Amino acid sequence: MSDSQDILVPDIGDFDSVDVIEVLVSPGDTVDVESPLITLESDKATMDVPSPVAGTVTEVRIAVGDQVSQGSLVAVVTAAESTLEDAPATAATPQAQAEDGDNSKENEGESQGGDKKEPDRATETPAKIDTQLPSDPDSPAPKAEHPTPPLAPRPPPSLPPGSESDSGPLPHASPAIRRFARELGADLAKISGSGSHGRILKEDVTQFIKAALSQGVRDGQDGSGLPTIPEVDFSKWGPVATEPLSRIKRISGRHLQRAWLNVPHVTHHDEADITELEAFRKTLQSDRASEGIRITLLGFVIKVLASAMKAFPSLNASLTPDGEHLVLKQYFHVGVAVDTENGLVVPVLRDVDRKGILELATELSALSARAREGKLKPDEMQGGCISISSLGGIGGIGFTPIVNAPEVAILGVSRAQTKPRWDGAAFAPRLMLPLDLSYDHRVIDGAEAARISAFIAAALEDPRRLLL
Ligand code: CAO
Repeated sequence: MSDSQDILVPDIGDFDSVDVIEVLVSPGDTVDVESPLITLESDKATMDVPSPVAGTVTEVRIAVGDQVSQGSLVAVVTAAESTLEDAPATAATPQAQAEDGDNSKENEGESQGGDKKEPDRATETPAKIDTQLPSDPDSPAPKAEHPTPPLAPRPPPSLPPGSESDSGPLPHASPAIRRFARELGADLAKISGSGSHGRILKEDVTQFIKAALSQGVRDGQDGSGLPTIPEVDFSKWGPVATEPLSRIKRISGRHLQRAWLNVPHVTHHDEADITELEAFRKTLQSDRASEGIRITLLGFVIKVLASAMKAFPSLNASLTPDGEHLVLKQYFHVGVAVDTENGLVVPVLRDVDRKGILELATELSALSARAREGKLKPDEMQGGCISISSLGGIGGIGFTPIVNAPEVAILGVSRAQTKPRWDGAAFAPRLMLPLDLSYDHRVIDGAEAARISAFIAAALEDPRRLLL
């Protein structure tokens, strides 16, 4: 024979109108004595309300977000007759607490209900209160009367994810253990409990974390979760020398790796016919030869880029750290990558939209000279809105520059080459400049990048467009 029992919220001390944060059972579930039914959370403590009887849940009368007090109806459980007599004693025995691996603080609430007489139909079992939140599980657990059974073999765990799995039956664990697991990022659904009725104990969680960490090391992962490059003894195959990286390389290396890993990069390749521009540059250069100004193509590229930033505001933007907003800059500062003996530095030319080609050429020469002498001040390398990396003086037909985050784009320039170009009637020799625009795809779409690139190429082909 079986009997339906109303399960009420027991005496929960001074707490009143406490939030229900978890409902751990559904109608049809089978519960054991001590199985947690719901979890309550006040501003001072969390507590499980366990079932005082074993049986089948026929009704759940509470939902997450409800507020309850002593005597509120939690659920109706149809109890097997054999469990009825045992129920109150089992629920409150100290041995049951010890087996659960819970510490004494967590079970403070139990003493209040141990002697409680079981009501006729409404059954109360003391709530399991967790007042010492995260640190509780670190306290030594009372010794269990029976030795803890060995952990069941379990599949090798992956690195612990940040939260518990959303699906599947809820794991059997006390509030303190849930909290402990949550803090360590351990998914309780992946942990086998070695306590009574499969309850997850603190040791189970620590074992899981240890196994996950050692598995990670075996798989060659570091703290970032990325596979590491295995260490190799190169001297096995011939003589080697090891020397430290320059300070600049160490700093820029970290920055580049961070940008490479964080920014979804795409590089758009294009080329600009700079035949006319180059003729103009040469004229300008010979006109100004006596002044000692060195006018290279880069001054024009900077100027064109400023126009592109005005025409396409997303090019002159940065994402907020939460990735939810764009910061649109109203100023136009351009960083230029300079190759130095010690590594890459990126001085910034400010307000390039307001400067002419000659002024930009003069400033660029001065900045790159100071960069190579190691004389740049930190603030001369800050505040850039976009960067240019020009390898044109060295060579190459194209490359994929890394966006200098939090900027959202970088323009790569390779060596101009004379190529045959179809003019509609015949092939004509034209000086073609390769352009590589790498961009943050979270901010700039591919179509927009193609338009930006076409804008830059068109402006370089016909410098009169700069006047528009
Ligand atoms: N195509 C053909 N010729 C080019 C050119 C191009 N795209 N760009 C420059 N040149 C020519 C210049 O006109 C100059 O010719 P002359 O010697 O006849 O005057 C010559 O190549 C050398 O130019 P430059 O490199 O000294 O000057 P610049 O203004 O073009 O560039 C600077 C200045 C500082 C950007 C450059 O010297 C530099 O350091 N580039 C390296 C950038 C870099 O390392 N990028 C990689 C970053 S990621 O690791």
